[in-house]
Amino acid sequence: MDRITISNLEVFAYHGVLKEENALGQKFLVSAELYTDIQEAADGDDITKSINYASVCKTIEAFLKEHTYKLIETTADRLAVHLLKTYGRIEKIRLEIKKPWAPILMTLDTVSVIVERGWHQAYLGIGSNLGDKEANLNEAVRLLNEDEDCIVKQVSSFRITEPVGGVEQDDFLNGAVYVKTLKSAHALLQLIGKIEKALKRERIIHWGPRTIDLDILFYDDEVIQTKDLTIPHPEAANRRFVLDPMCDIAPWLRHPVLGDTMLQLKDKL
Ligand code: PH2
Ligand code: MG
Ligand code: MG
Repeated sequence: MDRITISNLEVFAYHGVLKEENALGQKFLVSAELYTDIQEAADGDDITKSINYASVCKTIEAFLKEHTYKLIETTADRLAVHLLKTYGRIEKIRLEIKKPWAPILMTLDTVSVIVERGWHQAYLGIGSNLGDKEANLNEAVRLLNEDEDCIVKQVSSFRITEPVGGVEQDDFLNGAVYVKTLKSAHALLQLIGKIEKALKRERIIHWGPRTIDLDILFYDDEVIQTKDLTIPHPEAANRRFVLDPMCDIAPWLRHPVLGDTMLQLKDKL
């Protein structure tokens, strides 16, 4: 992907573990690679379609002066997230913060921390078959979007579906949601758990009735197998109540293990 880079921007600030550093301050050097598609800006020779690097430099300076962290790890992590949230056109950022005069009583060129942070693309399956089903789904979407690290980009239409899995229970209302998120897959799973709890989901019968069920279907094109998380969702390709709404919002999306698109998987059912 295209990049706009900033190299060794000098900012005087007060980050450090030692209290002398917090009191006296020192110079930091900030380098950033902003991953962004510049084609539209280049075609129209139009700054409004790009990221103004002068503005980014000012934002970096203001952020580093407004906050005082002990670690350059924290400083770099928070600054990277701040830039991603401030400039919607930055897809991903590689940020290096150097401390050329780290007070360690030895001679060196610089110490530095490099972080890479970016937006991830997640697709979630949502379902409800208890209470006001539509209100439950809408409330789950609202809570997802309310999280500071998530932006809900698309919501499918909701469909009434028959319960799958043998338990005698009411029909479901199902949908799919596309979110951009700064969270790791595990952090997203935690958020989902919190939202399910907030909507009073009680885990009584396995696969039984629930006010809300949120499942991570896909996370970028990652394949994840851990004790508490399997991505892609192991049943995603077999369930009409997943593939129908997924075809609303991303029929072209390819299942990273099976290799078929959502539309192809639906046709195969
Ligand atoms: N979820 C289940 C089990 N069965 N059936 C339908 N129709 N919709 C669901 O969301 C659903 C289900 C377990 O999560
Ligand atoms: Mg489920
Ligand atoms: Mg679930």
